[in-house]
Amino acid sequence: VPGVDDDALQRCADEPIAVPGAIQPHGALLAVTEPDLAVVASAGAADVLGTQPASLADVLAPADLDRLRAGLAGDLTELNPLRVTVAGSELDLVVHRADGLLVTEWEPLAGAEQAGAAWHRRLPRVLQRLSAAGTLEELTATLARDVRALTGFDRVMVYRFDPEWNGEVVAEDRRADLEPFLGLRYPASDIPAQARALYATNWLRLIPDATYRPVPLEPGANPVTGRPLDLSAAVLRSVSPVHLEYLANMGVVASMSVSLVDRGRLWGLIACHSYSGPHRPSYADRVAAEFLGRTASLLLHTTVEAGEQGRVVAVAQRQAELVAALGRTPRAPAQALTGGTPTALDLLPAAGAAVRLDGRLHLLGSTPPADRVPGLVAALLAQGRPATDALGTLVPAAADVADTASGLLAVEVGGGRGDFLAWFRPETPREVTWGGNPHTPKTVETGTGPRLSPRRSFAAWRETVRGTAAPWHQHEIAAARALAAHLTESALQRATEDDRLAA
Ligand code: BLA
Repeated sequence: VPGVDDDALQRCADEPIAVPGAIQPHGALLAVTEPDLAVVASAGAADVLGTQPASLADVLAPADLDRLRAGLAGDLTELNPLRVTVAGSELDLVVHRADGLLVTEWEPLAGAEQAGAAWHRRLPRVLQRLSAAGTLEELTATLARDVRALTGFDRVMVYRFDPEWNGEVVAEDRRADLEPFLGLRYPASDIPAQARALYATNWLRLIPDATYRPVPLEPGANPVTGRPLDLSAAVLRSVSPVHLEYLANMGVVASMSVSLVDRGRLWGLIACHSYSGPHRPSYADRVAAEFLGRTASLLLHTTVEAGEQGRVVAVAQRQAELVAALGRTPRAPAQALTGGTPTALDLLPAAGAAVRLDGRLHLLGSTPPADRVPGLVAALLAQGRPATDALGTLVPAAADVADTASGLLAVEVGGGRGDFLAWFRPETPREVTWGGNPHTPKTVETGTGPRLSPRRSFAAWRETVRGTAAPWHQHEIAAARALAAHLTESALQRATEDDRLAA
């Protein structure tokens, strides 16, 4: 994050979120030893179960206890959730092992939202839609829509990390009256490193009511290890207070996120918000949401590749057509590139193109004025690079042509006459929201030194980045170079022929 103090960022990443020593209050946690199922640590039992049991046998009906014991011998994920009744109330019992203990979590059905059978019947259609997506845009848009239909959140976003772990909302489905977040970017510090590491293995977290008061685990130290219980895999894990403050600032009451993982690496999150009040999808619906996240995760790589492949093939096709046109009129290359179909402008996605051959300039589409073009191209090439998506930053004198030439791709054509091919992309103003206004880092003093506080206002830190265009792809640059090389070669051939004729 530009301008933000590294120490403060480090403190964010140092918060031990896996061992908060507390749970959220919508359920109870009992950590028990095996095989006796004696309770050695707990939180929320009196409130949620109406009793403080010494053993699971104190709360579970004999038949439920038998089902639990039978399940403990096998794969615990198959056991979850076990529908049980305690003191007349139905609960989902979810279990896993951590730190040498069996961690049992109890979530009352009362108060949970159930998409239920109706949604589950639609699952085949949903899976078919996901796998039929031909591009990443389609895949993520479908994912956001279906996760929202399933879970009933007010807003569901697909949030994608960039290589520096900043993120962007790349798809969104929302209640009609909400302002869109699509396209907004957030800095890496909003989801610090230890949280990302946890999310790469634990695929789902839920905060049904971000205004909650944490319920402490008693005793604080796990009797088996002498250290606080590892809650990494606990569904009730109390979340970072910094993050709760963040959600409050954003006006979010309930939040859920599902990991998207591409070949072992955290790729992004499905981020869900509720603004109107607490919101708690049932355990079964969360499993279904996680299943959609896992399915989309498996499809990410091939979908991205298919999308890229399509674009690469399209450029290669145009390139072949242009080379064929040049072959038909070898003495009039400029005519071949500007007079027929396709033209040089069609080679790749751009709004304008310039073709300078034999010292004569031809313009296609939307470009800067003719008298400016050679200078801009020369300025770019003088920087030793073929392309930029922010010409005005690279070449300050080009700032006034940002509307047509924020993006410039240029390649020289040999022959010593200053010939070139160039493509232009217009400015696409981007809304960028950096958390913690990068120009005035927000840190607060704590007992252990300054730490970064989450931003208070989301709107105020939104800024528009001007002077940038859609980025150029490697295959586009390669195609431009190949076309230029072809022109250079045929120019040389022509010159040799002319020499021979003259001799
Ligand atoms: C966690 N931050 C998160 C999570 C999200 C975000 C999705 C996962 C938890 C959840 O599901 O709610 C961020 N949420 C976003 C973003 C959007 C969104 C970017 O909806 C965009 C629309 N956060 C800060 C700062 C710190 C910080 C400055 O802003 C550090 C000091 C910390 N964020 C932080 C921590 C967690 C977190 C520690 C982990 C919470 C946990 O799982 O315990």
